[in-house]
Amino acid sequence: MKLRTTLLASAVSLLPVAGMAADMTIGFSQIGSESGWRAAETTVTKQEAESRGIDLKFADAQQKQENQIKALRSFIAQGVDAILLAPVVATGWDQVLEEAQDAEIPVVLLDRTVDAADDLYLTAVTSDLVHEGSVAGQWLVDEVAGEDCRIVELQGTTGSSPAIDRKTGFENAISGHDNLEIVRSQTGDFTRSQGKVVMESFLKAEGGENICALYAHNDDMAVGAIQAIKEAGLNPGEDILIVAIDAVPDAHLAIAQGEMNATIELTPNMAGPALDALEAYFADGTMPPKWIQTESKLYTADDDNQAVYEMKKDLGY
Ligand code: GZL
Repeated sequence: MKLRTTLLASAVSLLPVAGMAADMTIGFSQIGSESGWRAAETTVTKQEAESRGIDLKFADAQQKQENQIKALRSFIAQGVDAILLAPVVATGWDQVLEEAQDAEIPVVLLDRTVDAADDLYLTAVTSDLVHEGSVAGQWLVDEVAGEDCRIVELQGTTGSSPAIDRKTGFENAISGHDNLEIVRSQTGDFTRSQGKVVMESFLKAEGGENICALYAHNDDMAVGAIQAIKEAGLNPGEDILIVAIDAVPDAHLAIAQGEMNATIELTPNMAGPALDALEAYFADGTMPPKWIQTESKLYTADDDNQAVYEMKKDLGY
């Protein structure tokens, strides 16, 4: 049911009419299923839509921007009422977002941001990605307590806002601490398999005994790296400290087992706040803030990670 048809028919105003959630149709352009966190976000988004009686059109882009742009154009052609977009990279969205704007279809960004004028989207529901990197960096500063530490970094998808911002935050936190140095940094594309492959190359290039810590932009790359560290005959979490982001169940398990040291939680429920904002917008034209920030929480070995693992393991990761 195309909301705007109802509105145009009324010819009264473009303000949405109340109680539209029940027959809203929303297109969701998801990046892919590159990580456990991404799988959980997809699961939760479908649950949130179903609980609201929303007809969710789901498109998996397999981490390709051109597939996301095709999906958005398809949603526009279908006349959906709104679009959820998790943008794989930050640039290249202006044209298709203008097409959605011209079609009067509001777009809400999930978990990543875009380099585009903010009138091209209704709001962005994300964590503070720079802060996440800073928390990871500060944890390492405190953990090494002045000792020299040569760091290797597994970056997220090149050109994505989390890869850019988590790197910035981490570097901000370790700047001014000359005992900490990033000696290798390369993308692992947020996947376990690439995290393992790139960590193997770091170990070969640097020698495991010369690496003090790994900073991975997400837990999945860290879990892949843990396998590589073990295969090199080293003890992850001890010989090489490991800090990452997402707080997926397997990260909590690794911390509980002493094979990882810290992770920063990213909620997979970006859709709840997004759909709340859309419902308010359609009900009475309420304009949400341009950024709806989700919380970040540091987990270390001081936390009961086994209990958190048990709580999270059936949530769709
Ligand atoms: C960050 C999100 C990232 C996750 C990864 O907001 O976009 O994408 O940290 C996922 O697990 O691939």
